[in-house]
This record gives sequence, C-alpha cells and structure tokens, in this order.
Amino acid sequence: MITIYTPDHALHDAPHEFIEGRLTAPPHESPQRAELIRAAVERAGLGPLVPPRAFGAGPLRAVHADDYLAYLEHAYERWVAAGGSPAAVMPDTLPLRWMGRWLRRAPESPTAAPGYYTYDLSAPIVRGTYAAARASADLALTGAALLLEGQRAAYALCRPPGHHAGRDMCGGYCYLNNAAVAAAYLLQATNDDQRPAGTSAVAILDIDFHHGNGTQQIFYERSDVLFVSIHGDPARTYPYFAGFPEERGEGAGEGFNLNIVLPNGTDNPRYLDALDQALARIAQARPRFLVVSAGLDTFGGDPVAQMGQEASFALTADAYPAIGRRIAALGLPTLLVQEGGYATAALGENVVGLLRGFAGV
Ligand code: OKP
Ligand code: ZN
Repeated sequence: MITIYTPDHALHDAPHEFIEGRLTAPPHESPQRAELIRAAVERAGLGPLVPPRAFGAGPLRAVHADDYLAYLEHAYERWVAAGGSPAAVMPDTLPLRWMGRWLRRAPESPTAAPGYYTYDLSAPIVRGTYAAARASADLALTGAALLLEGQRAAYALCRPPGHHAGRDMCGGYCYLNNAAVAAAYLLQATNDDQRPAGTSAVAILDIDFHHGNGTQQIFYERSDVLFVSIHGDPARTYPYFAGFPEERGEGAGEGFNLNIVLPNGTDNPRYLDALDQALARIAQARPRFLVVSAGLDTFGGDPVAQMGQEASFALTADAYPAIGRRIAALGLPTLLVQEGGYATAALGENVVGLLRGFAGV
C-alpha cells in the first residue's frame, strides 16, 4: 500500500476549539494525529511513503466555488489586518434562516466574511490553514492520479480532513473536501455518455463516525458520484442538520445518496452488517473507482464522537482489519482518504489495521 504524506499538514495548527460553549485547548484535530499515523504506518512497513504532486487550484474548482477558494486563501491576513484576533479567524455573526432571503454574497468586511463561509465554531483559520488544506487536497489528488495510472490502491494521509467542507463552506475541522476533489478528478477518466442508467462512475464510501455532510451537499444532485455514508444518528450527534436516511439525493441524483444511521453503542458485528449493506449498494452502481472517507472515530471512547452526552460507537481494534478486507473484496481501484479519528493512543494502530486488512497482509 502506497501512503501519500507531507509534513505540510502541520502548517494548520489551530490554537483552540469551541466545545459546548467552552473554548478549549489544544483542539482534538491536531498535527500530532498525522504524525502518529505516519509513524505507525512506517513502523508497520506497509509500503512506500511518497510526497504529493502539486496540482494547482484547477481540480479544486470542480468542487468548490471560486469565491470560497479566494476567501480561504486570504482570510487570515485580511482578518488580522482588519483587527481580528491573530489567534484564529472565527465568525461572530452567522446568517441563519431569516437572513436566507437576503443572503446573496459575502460581506466585504474581512471580520464579517467568516460568517458567510463558516457554519460552526469548529473550523478556525490560522496563517497556514490554506497552505495545509491545499497540501491535503494534493495528497488525495496524488492518490487519484496513482489509480488513474493503474495502481490498485493508495492511502492519502490527509490533514486537515475534508468531508464536512461543502461547496463554499468550512466546518467541522474541514476546509477543502479532499475526497470530493479526488472523486471529481477520477471522473475525467470515465465516459459519462456511455454509462448505463442507474450506475455511477465513482463511489464514495464514508466510514467516519460523523456524517459527511459536505460530500453529500457537493454531489446531491448528481448520479455520476454515488455517496454512501455510515454514521451516528444526526438526531444525537454532529453534524445534527444532515445525515438522515430520508436524504436520498435530488433530481438526477435521486437514489444516489445513501445514509445509513446506526445507534449509540454500535459494536463490531452490527457495524459490519451495515458495511455489507453499504458495499452491496456500491457494487450495484458498478463504479470504476472507489474513494473511502476513512475516519477512525467509530472506535469506542473516541473523544470527539463521545463529546458531552452525545451518541458514539463502540468498535474495537479488531473491526478495522475486517472493514479493510470487506472493502477490498469489492475489487475496485480504491483511494483511502484520512478523515477523523481522535483517540490518539489507538489511532495509528487502527489505521494500520484498516490498511493491512485492505491489503490482505
Ligand atoms: C470532524 B470529523 C459538537 C461539536 C463538534 C466538530 C466535530 C467535527 C468532526 N457539539 N465539533 O471527524 O468528522
Ligand atoms: Zn468524524
């Protein structure tokens, strides 16, 4: 298994995060996570570690709005120049339902613009955030390119993660949607006109504990990318406002979005059953490529999944090799993209378990 890695992830190092009204430090999504995973992957001798190639902003535009990309690139310097706290960009005014009618464009003020492009208080922007997010997307794109060149699989050790980032919104530690960008890039190798009805050229399987609301939004009205997500009940956990089973896609995308919700305390057997159901849907779509949003926060005791009184899963380390094996059994060229996973003592071994299971070693 090829792992694509860059130390540039560390350019994104947020000073704090809000959890239930408390400003807490350090944030759960930290540079240490990626370094722990890199060390474990190296120790396990799973295969080469390769650096990303530089793709430029072009492939990002297939997924993200131009104004959002420009915002992300300049948000920090403009915020600081306008008197915002140098600790991090963080909105203080968020347009909610009643403002929808008048919500057409971002405010010109650099201290107000974050309210337009941010939907929670879990996505602070610091000086290096944009560079790190670009590097993270380049990892996923490099993995996609390797699949196009004939590799069976690749693992992009992405950080910051991506699956909560929408077309023009950051949130939930995510700025650029790495999995979505890779999926859109893989579409270039597929011929849409010749695709039989009911099939998708690319499938995204999201196994992070949290629903991939950004990915769902990006592909909601499209049939060329099937989105299947297994996650905690949004009635009881982040991202709260999306991820329900009745969200099945719209227009041309109807039937190409599948949300599988599992209860609080879900254990290995229950999870693997749901995974089989997800994989059956993917097999039915006969995609040419699979992108996996690989979050490890389904692990029992994960501190982000288990925030406050909220629901979480109870998978053990044994689950991850089994998950990897089952995904590999689809027989598709597969890009694994790192998403969440915050139980740092077990994170490296759980990633290794997933990759070993996939590789059958
Ligand atoms: C990112 B990923 C709960 C606040 C939650 C954000 C969690 C982001 C999870 N009240 N904050 O692992 O899917
Ligand atoms: Zn998560």
